Amino acid sequence: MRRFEGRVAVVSGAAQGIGRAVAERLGQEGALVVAVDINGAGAEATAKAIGGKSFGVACDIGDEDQVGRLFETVAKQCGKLDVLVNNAAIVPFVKWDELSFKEWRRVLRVNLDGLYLMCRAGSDMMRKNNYGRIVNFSSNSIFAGTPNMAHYVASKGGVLTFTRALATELGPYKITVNSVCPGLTDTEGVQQTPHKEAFGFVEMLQAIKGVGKAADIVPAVAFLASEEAHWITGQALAIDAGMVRW
Ligand code: NAD
Ligand code: 4PL
Repeated sequence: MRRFEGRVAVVSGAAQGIGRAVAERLGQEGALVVAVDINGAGAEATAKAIGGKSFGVACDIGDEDQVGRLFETVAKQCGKLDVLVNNAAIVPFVKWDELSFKEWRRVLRVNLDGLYLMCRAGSDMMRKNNYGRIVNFSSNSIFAGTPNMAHYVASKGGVLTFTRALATELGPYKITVNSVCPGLTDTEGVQQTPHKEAFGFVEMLQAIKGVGKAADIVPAVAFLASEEAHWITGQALAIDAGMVRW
């Protein structure tokens, strides 16, 4: 399939994990991908793997000035924006008794403030063309109340509900806004935390058995980012082998 021929896509958190896999798929299907990450070298490596006119940008999504500069670059180099995948986030593991306000703010700053900044600037570009697809990363932990990440669960609940509100605000411009709720997925990020010990427990709860990988999340994201998903907006889709059903 070549669903993104002629499309410009910004993918955040594209240096590794699910974001990299999404960026590569959009690129394979013809998109000019702007791979965004606080890890600039990683973002550039992803863009290089995609090839063509795709490029990487170092950007902390929690910083208003950096996000402003990012979309100035997109406007100048690409002239438009069709697809925005807000995948970048901090995936923490912090016991409740050890959770501090500083850590709470660190996670909310990126996972929720960063999402707002990216959606604000990205949708302002999309509105000019009356076309856009925004896919935001929530998590199925918001349904499970997953332990050792209360602040993350709070941030991801905000992602889902902000997505609903934004769908209303951007509907008049024919921009769709949806969220995805992956289950535990084997990524570089997860491998660096004790969450990596939870795969057995999570698999027990899944309707379909197996360990979730980045490639398992990609197809649903690509569909929501595609032109033909135009009649779907404000929705949240769990991609977790049936761990939660709601
Ligand atoms: P990961 O930790 O492997 O990769 C995240 C990427 O985001 C990294 O490249 C990192 O540098 C980047 N990033 C972090 N902070 C940033 C910032 N301030 N600005 C720009 N980039 C930043 O993550 P992953 O496991 O691939 O998860 C991707 C998304 O999926 C996240 O939104 C996560 O919450 C969500 N998710 C993951 C899982 C899972 O189990 N892996 C489950 C549900 C939801
Ligand atoms: C079920 O989003 O959804 C662990 C770590 N377990 O980040 C998540 C589950 C994790 C999740 C998540």
